[in-house]
Amino acid sequence: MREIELKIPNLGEAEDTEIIEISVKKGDKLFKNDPIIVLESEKAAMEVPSDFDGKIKDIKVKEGDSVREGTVFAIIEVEEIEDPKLQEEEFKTSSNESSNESSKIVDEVQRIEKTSIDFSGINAGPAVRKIARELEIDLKKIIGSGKNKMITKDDLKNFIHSNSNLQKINYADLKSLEVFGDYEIQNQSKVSKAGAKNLTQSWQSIPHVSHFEEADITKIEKQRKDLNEISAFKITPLAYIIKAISLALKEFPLMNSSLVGDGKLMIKKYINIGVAVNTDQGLVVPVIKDVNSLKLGKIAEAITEISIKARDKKLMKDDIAGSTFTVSSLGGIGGSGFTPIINPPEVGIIGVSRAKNISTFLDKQLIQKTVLPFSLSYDHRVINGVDAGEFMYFIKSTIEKGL
Ligand code: CAO
Repeated sequence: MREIELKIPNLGEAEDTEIIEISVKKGDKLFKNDPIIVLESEKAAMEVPSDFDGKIKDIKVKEGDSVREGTVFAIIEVEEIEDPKLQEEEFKTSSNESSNESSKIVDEVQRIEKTSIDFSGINAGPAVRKIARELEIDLKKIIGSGKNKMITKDDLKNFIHSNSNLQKINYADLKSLEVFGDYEIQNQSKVSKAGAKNLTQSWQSIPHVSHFEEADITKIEKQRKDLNEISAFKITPLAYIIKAISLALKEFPLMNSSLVGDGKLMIKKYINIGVAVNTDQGLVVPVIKDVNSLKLGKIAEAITEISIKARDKKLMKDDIAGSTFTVSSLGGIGGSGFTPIINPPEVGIIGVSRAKNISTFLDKQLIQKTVLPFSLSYDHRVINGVDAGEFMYFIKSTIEKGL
């Protein structure tokens, strides 16, 4: 094995440059042209690639260091070449290649800077800029996660990945908005970011239709109050609606399905209901498993347990997996109806709104009753309007009969 010092190449006009990223660590194996460090001058950022296949023996610099042409930034271990002539030749080639490579870098950066898409003010390395230019990606739409908000390859990959699944990501144009006044950029939590991605994908790829219904809960409200006197867990209207949904899913198996291929439906024989829970980190959807086997009290207990776990960030992978249908309740907050977004690969979701007391006539008598509004959003590729109407009517009448 031979050890070679890697030096900062000729950087064109740039004199002092700062190391803004070290892309490798001691012991990493790398191939020729793999990036080792990223430098930033006043004009641009540039990657310095390896001229050899080998293993990083040592790194002589750290992020934030200022370097000049010739500074040794790393030591690489490469395979020994037996034939001295070849060795000499290889050295010549590599040093030529090295300066060729540096001038290539400078040329590339300059070419990139000259072309038409305006990347001014963007903090990104040449590789990222090159890909962005080739794919016509507006880097201004990406908020970098690197040092000084530098757009890393991963940021670009994530952006491309999200775009490949979606027709279009609609981000506001930061540049055109910032002229209107002071602002701050906040980072969404990982949970919110993941949720946003799933919701966008669902909304863009599933033809949603919403269906609205109301159930008279006067009878169950009385029962609920009585039960709450003795129950260890608070029983909310949500427990009733989850129970009624589980019975309806058994009756209407299409609602408990997933579209798994062209014209292929997977009808699930188990009923697991996901419950949207609002937490500090964003919306999470823990799952109540095998709901049909649970009595009302057990469902209330499960709702309490999963919401506590969700808010205490104690949910495990298994707690949020395997739902066959989802319920999102804003009943404790308010609203008379909303259109929830389907949680793929499911085909339906029910949104529960706030119950209200109304006055109405029954046999010419003015009476008071409590009605609970709820809505279903369904995947119209799988469910048609009649299926939805019957499913919702089943839930309504189940609740009205009392559970
Ligand atoms: N109508 C009237 N009152 C209702 C109601 C309804 N539909 N649903 C709940 N309530 C009442 C409850 O009875 C409770 O009353 P008390 O405080 O007097 O006991 C109060 O509202 C609060 O209920 P809750 O929210 O604690 O319990 P829940 O079982 O209704 O809901 C949970 C639990 C975890 C689903 C809920 O707390 C939550 O996080 N909801 C947010 C869901 C969400 O954000 N969805 C997103 C919508 S689209 O993005």
